[in-house]
Amino acid sequence: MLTVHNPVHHLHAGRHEMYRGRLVPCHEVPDRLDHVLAELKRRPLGELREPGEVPMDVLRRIHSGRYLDFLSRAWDDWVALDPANAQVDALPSVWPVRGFRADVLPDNFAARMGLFSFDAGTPLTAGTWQAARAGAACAVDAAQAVEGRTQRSAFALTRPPGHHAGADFFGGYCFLNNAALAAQTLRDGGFERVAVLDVDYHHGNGTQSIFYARGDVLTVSLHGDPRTEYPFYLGHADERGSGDGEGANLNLPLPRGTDFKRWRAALDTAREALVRFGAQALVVSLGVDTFEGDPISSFALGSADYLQVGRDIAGLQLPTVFVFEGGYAVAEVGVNAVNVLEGFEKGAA
Ligand code: SP5
Ligand code: ZN
Repeated sequence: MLTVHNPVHHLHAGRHEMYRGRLVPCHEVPDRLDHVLAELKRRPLGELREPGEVPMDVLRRIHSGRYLDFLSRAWDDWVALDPANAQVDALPSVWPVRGFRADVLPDNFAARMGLFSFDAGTPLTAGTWQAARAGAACAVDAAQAVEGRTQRSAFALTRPPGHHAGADFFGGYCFLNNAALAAQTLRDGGFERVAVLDVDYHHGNGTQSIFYARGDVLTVSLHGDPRTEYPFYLGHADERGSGDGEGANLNLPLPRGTDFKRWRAALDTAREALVRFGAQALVVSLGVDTFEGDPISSFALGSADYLQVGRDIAGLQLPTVFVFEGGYAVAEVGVNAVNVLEGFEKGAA
């Protein structure tokens, strides 16, 4: 399996996220990716390379021009407010909820941050745009390799993650939706029906919202029940898609404490939906924050279970692009993610 990894991911290094009224150290740290890369070097699965540049036009297939303009300039705007801001991460603190205007782009920087975000846990830092854009390039590159049939599967190893980012908002540690960009690349390359399977602990609200009204991309997510788990306001079982996308979204919310037996039964349901949809290619949002030792999540998958997850996904026998998402037990994140990929390779052989 080809791996395309982000060589500038460390340029995105948040210091703090807001939690219960305090700024606490970020969970989404550069070390995470370094551990996965180190594990891939210990257990090589194929070629490892860096991506080229991704054209802005490709990003515009998924994200709004207004959002991309904001994101690409946000750090400079933040420092222009006060040179001392260069030492501080930018976090939003005000949001337009129901009844507020989203059509007028505010002049005020804090107001723009709120317009384009949904939480205060996602710091924007000096290198966020550079890192996120290179990450998007990894996803597009990996998808192109699979779409051009030079690879049966590929892994986009990048951070910041992507599945919480929507067409015009950041949040949940995510800025550009790498999985959505991979899915769109597969569509543009000629696969008529593409599926995104999101196995991260958290509901992939960004990916769902991007494809919600589209019938050509099925989105399926297994996740902690949003009644108790982040991102709270999306991810319920009754969200089935709209318009042309009616029936092309499936949410499988699971309770806190879910173990592998129960989780795997939900994965079976997800796989059946993919088969019924007639998916020709697959993007997997690969978060391993379902791990029993994850510091911010509450499922109970063990490291060895991830080998079986990979085998189960391989059973679909589809061209597959894996995109790295969450997983915050830093010491184990490499073993867990590479276990999925190794299980997939062995299952596909
Ligand atoms: C990609 C991804 O997995 N994003 C997850 C975003 C979760 N953000 C909110 C998590 C709240 C964590 N609370 C910190 C607990 C400190 N003990
Ligand atoms: Zn997650």
